[in-house]
Amino acid sequence: MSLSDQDLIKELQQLIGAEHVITAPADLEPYLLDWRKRYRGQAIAALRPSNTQEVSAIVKLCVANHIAIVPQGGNTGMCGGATPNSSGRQVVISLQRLNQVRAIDTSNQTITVEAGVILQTLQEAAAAADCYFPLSLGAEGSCMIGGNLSTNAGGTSVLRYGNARELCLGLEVVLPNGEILNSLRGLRKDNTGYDLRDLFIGAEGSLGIITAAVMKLFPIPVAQWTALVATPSAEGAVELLNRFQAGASAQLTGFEMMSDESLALLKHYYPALASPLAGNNPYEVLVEISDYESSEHAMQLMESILEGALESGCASDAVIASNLAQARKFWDMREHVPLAQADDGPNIKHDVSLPISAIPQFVDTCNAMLRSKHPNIRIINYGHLGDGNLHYNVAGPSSAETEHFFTTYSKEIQALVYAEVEKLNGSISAEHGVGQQKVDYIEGHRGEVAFNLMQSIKKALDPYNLMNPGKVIKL
Ligand code: FAD
Ligand code: 2HG
Ligand code: ZN
Repeated sequence: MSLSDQDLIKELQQLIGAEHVITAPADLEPYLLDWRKRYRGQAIAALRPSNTQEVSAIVKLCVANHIAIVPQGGNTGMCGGATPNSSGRQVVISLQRLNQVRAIDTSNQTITVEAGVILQTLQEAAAAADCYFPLSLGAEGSCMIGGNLSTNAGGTSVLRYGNARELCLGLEVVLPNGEILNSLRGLRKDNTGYDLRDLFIGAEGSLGIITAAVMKLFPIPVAQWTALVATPSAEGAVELLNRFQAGASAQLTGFEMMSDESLALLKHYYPALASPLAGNNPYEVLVEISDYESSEHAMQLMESILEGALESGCASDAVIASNLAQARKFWDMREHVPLAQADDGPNIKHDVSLPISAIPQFVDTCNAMLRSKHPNIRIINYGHLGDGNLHYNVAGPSSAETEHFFTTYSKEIQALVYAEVEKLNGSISAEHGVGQQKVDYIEGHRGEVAFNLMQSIKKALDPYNLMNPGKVIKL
């Protein structure tokens, strides 16, 4: 027989302390609403365990009482993955108190951290040990490494260092039956059968709760130069990328694109971040070069590649940041585009991945099709061009109309964009994940064989469907 909610809460209080079982409506509220304010759920409680054993004990108690669990990190996810459903029969497990850096091994170039360590704290801990942790994204001040791994987060340094998956060497995970899987080994090679670690990365909490991870570290580059470059078209942006790839190879550490409408939105909501380049350029690209030799070496490289690009016409204007403050401003420009979008109102998000060579065709076709149906829409197209990842976001004609436009046209516009993605062999989620936002598209996108395999894995690990049910894959 299952416990009543009251008795369950009492047992949870005994397990982790009464002050860490949050039930008061005002205190519970932040755990029930996602960052975009698109998803709101209900929960019996939000639980704040302080260590892996407490997470395991909570899971065992929940399973015994058929209570579903929603893991939550910094709650900055874009797809509603960390928000409970509306049943009121779930608990949220927040990882925020699992916030210890357990070990740094500078000789092995690894850091072992608990899941609730904030990404920026991890970057700072690495820097304090004279190392570099490259994962970087706009939400780094509040997202947590457990959330980054669970969404296989990308961000702005993927083209050089890879996404969260590629930066992870080992995990500690509480499984859906409460057992603790410990593979916290800092090994770069380990061929001992199935790779269990990779199952949990990008699983968005649907297969277990990540409680700790071993992450890779790197040497700190001695110099970095950042430039903002205007380009006449998406085709020009791709040519520019190819020139930087050919000229700078592994020294190319950032290549981010913003369309004119993205820049206009940025200027409207954050005038101090208006582009320093003259005119309304169809696209502006932020390029970063890092160097292990010298500042002069990096600058020479940047200048010579830009010279060639200006001559060829794929760049029409460029400015190289003259100091750290200006470089920071260029990055702030890029990172504030999603914040400007949030200020503006809801937008139809498409976090798409495409072969880089197909990006100009994708942009031209989608822009033309959408504008022929909705002439005044704003297409806020920006993203990680160096990874083939566009945030091809569509907003209504004005801020006042965004809510109406969003509710009326989301499905139609998403279908059109996703059809184009499929035609070009792309993916409907490059880095944000599936959550509840895209769960109904997964079967069609992955195809029958892959979808059935995913269902089998889910059923094998979580036979009672209690670990973040309804996210990523429906049973
Ligand atoms: P949450 O939002 O709390 O959770 C995300 C998912 O992971 C949920 O399904 C949740 O159940 C699950 N989860 C969380 N922690 C655990 C755990 N310990 N074990 C198991 N499951 C868990 N994303 C990018 O990839 N690239 C970007 O450039 C980027 N930029 C962003 C900029 C802004 C301004 C914002 C608001 C978001 C951005 N994001 C970006 C999205 C988001 O920050 C990332 O998805 C981030 O990795 C989520 O981490 P989190 O700790 O907030 O996770
Ligand atoms: C970014 O790259 C984030 O800025 C957010 O992934 C993208 O809001 C978005 O669509
Ligand atoms: Zn992004």
